[in-house]
Amino acid sequence: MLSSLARSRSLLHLPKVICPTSVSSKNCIRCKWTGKEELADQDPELLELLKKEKHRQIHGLELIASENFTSKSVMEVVGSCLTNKYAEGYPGARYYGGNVYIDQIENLCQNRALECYRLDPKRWGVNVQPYSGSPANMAVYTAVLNPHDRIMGQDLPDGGHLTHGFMTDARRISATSIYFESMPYKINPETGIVDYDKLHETARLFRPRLIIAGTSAYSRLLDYKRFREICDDVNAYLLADMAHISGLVAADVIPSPFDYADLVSTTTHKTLRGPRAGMIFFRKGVRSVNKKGEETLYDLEKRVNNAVFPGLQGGPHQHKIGALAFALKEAMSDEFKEYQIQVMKNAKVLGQTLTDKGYKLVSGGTDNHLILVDLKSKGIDGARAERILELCNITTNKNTCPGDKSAMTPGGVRLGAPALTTRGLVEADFVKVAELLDRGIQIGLEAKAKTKNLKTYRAFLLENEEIQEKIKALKTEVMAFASQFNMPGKDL
Ligand code: DSN
Repeated sequence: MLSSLARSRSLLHLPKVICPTSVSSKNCIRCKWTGKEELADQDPELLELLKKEKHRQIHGLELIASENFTSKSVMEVVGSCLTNKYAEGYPGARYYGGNVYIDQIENLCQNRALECYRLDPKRWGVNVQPYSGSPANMAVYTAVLNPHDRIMGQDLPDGGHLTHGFMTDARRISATSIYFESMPYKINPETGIVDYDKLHETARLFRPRLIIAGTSAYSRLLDYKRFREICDDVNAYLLADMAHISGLVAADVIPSPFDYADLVSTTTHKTLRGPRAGMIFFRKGVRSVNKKGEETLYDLEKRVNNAVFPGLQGGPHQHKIGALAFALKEAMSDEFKEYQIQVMKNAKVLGQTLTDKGYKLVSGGTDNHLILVDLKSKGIDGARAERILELCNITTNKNTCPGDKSAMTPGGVRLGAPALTTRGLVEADFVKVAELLDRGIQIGLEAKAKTKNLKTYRAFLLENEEIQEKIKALKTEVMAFASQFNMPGKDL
């Protein structure tokens, strides 16, 4: 039987591929495989799960602050032939042949990254190969630190990130606290704002070689100027990890860390709305001038590039670099700026509506894309809230609030506006989102009152008929509300 590849070859008058077996075409790899096989035929089990995940995304309210819905074009490039290519090395200096177009794509991505953040290529360079944010941070540390050098980052329970040196009394959790000596700085528990005076005082004692200005669950703007002054005082590098806010910075709707930092790391899939990847920006040119007028130059370009490859990574994920090139183009558009302005308006409305309903926000509000809701005064914790909301198709993540000890049952939930704003929700819709969320929490409180611990609470939510009815009713309403809005790449 003629395969479809053979049929198309004969139509195009191409020479026939000769079957190398004379036994039977059923056993011949050339006859059997056309390269056009569909996932639906080959792996219906996996396809079914993909469909379910897509259904979940379309019919739910996505409030995880670090998530977003990337564009159809980004998804097309991620699923393109670029995934097939090995390109260890950098444009023009690869360890593999066949990289003529890959080089052009990576150069395009680098150029757009600098343009997107309004950077002069004489003063800044960028590496677009980090697989994501955590590898990007590890690469920065590898570039500028020796093992056991000292770092200071915002403590995880205070809104920092694991890779900023997180450890507990019992254990060095992040590799960044195993290979480097880390000292956290904290937020003021009363105000919810970084305690810069204390950070300065500690930095003078600890003498870190690197200070990280970056957050994962912090709803206020960082004072990069103050960070710079502290770094200059103790002779430390300043790394700004702008992973959460990189879309807001690209759109120029909040102050830029590039004015003060030596290095800037980021993921590319949060507010920036690109593929899942990372970037590291590094300064070039003069670092300092001494009293005699002698200049010290930055040597970060070579250090960062060597740290990423061959230091920590192998072949770059060129499909993500291609997709990032497109996302950066999108990020320079007027629509993207409007989108980021809307993200911030929506986050404010979400925070205000919840505050009006008696919820407490850490720091009292937001200046960016997220809010951190401290649920303790409501009588529920983040783990219980996350679970009941998930059952109602509202996706959030439990999060520590100032003073919390446990990351498994922390006191709050973190909520962000980027994903739903991409779907076209505006302020009035976020009022509705807050109402739906509050109704979910009320069901959670009812279940909590009737159960002893988290385990029995979780079981109760699935087994108690009365609660099940309430969950079902809210979930149906959430699904109807959510599915009215657009979803990029819905038809893919
Ligand atoms: N996991 C990301 C976040 O949710 O903030 C950070 O890596």
